[in-house]
Amino acid sequence: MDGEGQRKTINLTDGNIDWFGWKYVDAPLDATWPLPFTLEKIYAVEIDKSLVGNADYKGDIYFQQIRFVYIDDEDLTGPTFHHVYPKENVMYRRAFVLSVQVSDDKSGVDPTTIRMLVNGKLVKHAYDANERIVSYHFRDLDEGLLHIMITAKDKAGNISLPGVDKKLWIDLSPDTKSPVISQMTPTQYEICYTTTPRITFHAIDEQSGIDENDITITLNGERLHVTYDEKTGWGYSLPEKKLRDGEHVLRITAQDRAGNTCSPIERRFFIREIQAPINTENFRIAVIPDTHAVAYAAFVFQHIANEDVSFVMHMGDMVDAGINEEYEQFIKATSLLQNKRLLAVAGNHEAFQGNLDLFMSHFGSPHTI
Ligand SMILES: [Ca+2]
Ligand SMILES: [Ca+2]
Repeated sequence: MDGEGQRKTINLTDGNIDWFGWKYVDAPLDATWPLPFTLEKIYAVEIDKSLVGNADYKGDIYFQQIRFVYIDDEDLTGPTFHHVYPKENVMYRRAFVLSVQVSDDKSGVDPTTIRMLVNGKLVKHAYDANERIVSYHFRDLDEGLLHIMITAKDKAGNISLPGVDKKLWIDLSPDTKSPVISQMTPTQYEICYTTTPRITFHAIDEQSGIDENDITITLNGERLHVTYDEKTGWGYSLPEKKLRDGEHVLRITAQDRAGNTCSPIERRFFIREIQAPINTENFRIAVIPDTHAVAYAAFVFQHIANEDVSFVMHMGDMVDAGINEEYEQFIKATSLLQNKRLLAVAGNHEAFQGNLDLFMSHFGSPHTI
């Protein structure tokens, strides 16, 4: 209740709660409400009826020290942990470094209170006070589960709630699975309007990993240089010379560090070079952004049809919801461009259905230009 007897409702939580141990919970009060406040009641609302009657979901809640805070200068919450590495829950090696950043609002982390337990045993971690990073070098591990728990207190004595509670499985079994290659471009039978299309792929081998030199890409039978980032799995390659108009064959395969090789993936694609402007020193192109609805695209195309341009670029957002009907309407409207070549880039709206499948079925892969 506010000072004038008006009932006010304050939400103390954000969605479902799964708390264990004492926790300081606060919520802001509107500074314009008349003072003094009084507490009428605290109540809980069930928001998920699907768990009614499920005996696994139960708990008790206790309240202590309920109060209104008019000047918020007390430190009541413990340190928090961020960026736990490794992120994985399975590791395939005997050694690795675990690291996590710790921070605290108001009084700051008390470094002497940081405790790290591995399978219930205290271990001697390292702490970088400048970066506030707790780390530990695991060595000579055996196969099995590592249960890692880290807690810390701030200088006001509040403990981290929650601390780090991570379960990590060490798997030292032999690697028998081949790498997995996906997301390859150019896509099958794609038409590329450039003589040097970028070749892109995603290659992952969870267990032993892939060395850059063990990824083989051949273009028309000739091996290309490959650049690969093992952390993200993304890699690319470029033709070493300009490709001629017509069909080309791309093959990719990869071997992991245990010697498992995946079956080669083959892609056929076509190069159709765009006619260079007659005067290469002085020429015009049309660049269109964000037409969204087809009526706007048609309006712009009609305007461009009367212009002397060598080709037309659409910078993306030719559709709004990214549905096929919009693409078909757009393609139909391109007839207004008469014989002018249209090159299209995908914007965020082209991906509004969660992928670029429709864009690629109409325009080829999005990296064509
Ligand atoms: Ca604190
Ligand atoms: Ca493997």
